[in-house]
Amino acid sequence: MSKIALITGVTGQDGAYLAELLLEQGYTVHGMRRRASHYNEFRLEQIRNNPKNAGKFFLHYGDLTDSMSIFRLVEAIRPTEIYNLAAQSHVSVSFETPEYTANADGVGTTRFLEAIRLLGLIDTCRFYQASTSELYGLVQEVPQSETTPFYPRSPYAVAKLYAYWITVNYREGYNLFGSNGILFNHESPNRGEIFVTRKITRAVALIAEGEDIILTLGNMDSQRDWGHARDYVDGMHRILQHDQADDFVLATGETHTIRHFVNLSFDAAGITVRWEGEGVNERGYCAKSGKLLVQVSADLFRPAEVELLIGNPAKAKALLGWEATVKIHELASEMVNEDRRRYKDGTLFWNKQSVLW
Ligand code: NDP
Ligand code: GDR
Repeated sequence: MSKIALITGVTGQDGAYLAELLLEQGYTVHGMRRRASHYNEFRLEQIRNNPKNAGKFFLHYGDLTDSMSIFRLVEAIRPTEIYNLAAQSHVSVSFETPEYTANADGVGTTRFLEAIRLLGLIDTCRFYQASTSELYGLVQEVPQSETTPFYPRSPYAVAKLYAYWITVNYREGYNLFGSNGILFNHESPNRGEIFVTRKITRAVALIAEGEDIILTLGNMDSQRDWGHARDYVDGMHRILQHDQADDFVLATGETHTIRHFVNLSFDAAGITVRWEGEGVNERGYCAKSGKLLVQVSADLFRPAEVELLIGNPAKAKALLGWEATVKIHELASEMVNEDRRRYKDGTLFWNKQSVLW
């Protein structure tokens, strides 16, 4: 049977990498996009420019908060696999838009599950839910695995908790093939500009290219388990090819502070940082010139923080043969180099205000 995928969030970091992977594997790929006031499909350019994808890749308008658009798409496309990657995915922003985040990230998942059920596709359509390590929140146990209790710490994580359980519920209640990927942080040169890694690598690239800016961050003591998005979309695909629906952690098994990622990123540009002070008074200076490179702003701290994430990917390794392949210093280096390349060829979007986000 020919494989037909529907990817929500196709214009985002993971959606674009996943679309590319599935097209390489011979799938027909349909992506759900939403209308924006400015062009938001730049991550899909490579796919569109590849003549091999002609007649294989389609985009449709739809929205997680619009049930009718979801039913219309699922009915028309009759996908064999749905990857639900769309979300209001920024943790800080979720504190400012909690109701919308619950609607999109939580109830949005139910809309897809109900569409599969009511349209009679339970036997032909598998469903992947983009669950997250943010579910673990306040540390209960380390490393975190599929059996670690959840304790969400943001409106985003609470909405994703609902989505996690509603997927399990449809699996148990209706025998729907619904799986959760509990993915730890994964990054790439295509990461959104206001997530911390990309904010850092973009600022480092600008500083290395001679721009007069200061990298301004919030909490640099929190620790994250960072991998490369390309590995993680491969994991999503493996999760849906497994012989039974199940939930899997995808992680590297290593954790590092935000400060460490800052150091690695400056290292990649040949700049050594000398740190002074603590808390909001902490500053990073260029060890050679003494110039101020990094400062802390209390405004960028979150109302509730997730201090420590480190995942145990043993189940995914044993059952799916999946492993993260990219080390953190390789990730930082790839991101800095790509941001520098974009700066030089004029494709890096930035202005002085945008580096403060
Ligand atoms: P991005 O923020 O890069 O992409 C999110 C996508 O969702 C974009 O395509 C966005 O569209 C779309 N979207 C947002 N709101 C809606 C809506 N109301 N209706 C339709 N589409 C919408 O996220 P990532 O690619 O990094 O992450 C993919 C998924 O995985 C998300 O669900 C995220 O929460 C989850 N996740 C991510 C992790 C990570 O480290 N990256 C880790 C664990 C889970 P637009 O382009 O128009 O904004
Ligand atoms: P996270 O990613 O919240 O883990 O969610 P983010 O990169 O936003 O934050 C990581 C950590 O860095 C600290 N931090 C800052 N964060 C941002 N964005 N900007 C700053 O200036 C800054 N300074 C310090 C944060 O406090 C936090 O501790 C990501 C998203 O992709 C989610 O969708 C996904 O579910 C999780 O990863 C796993």
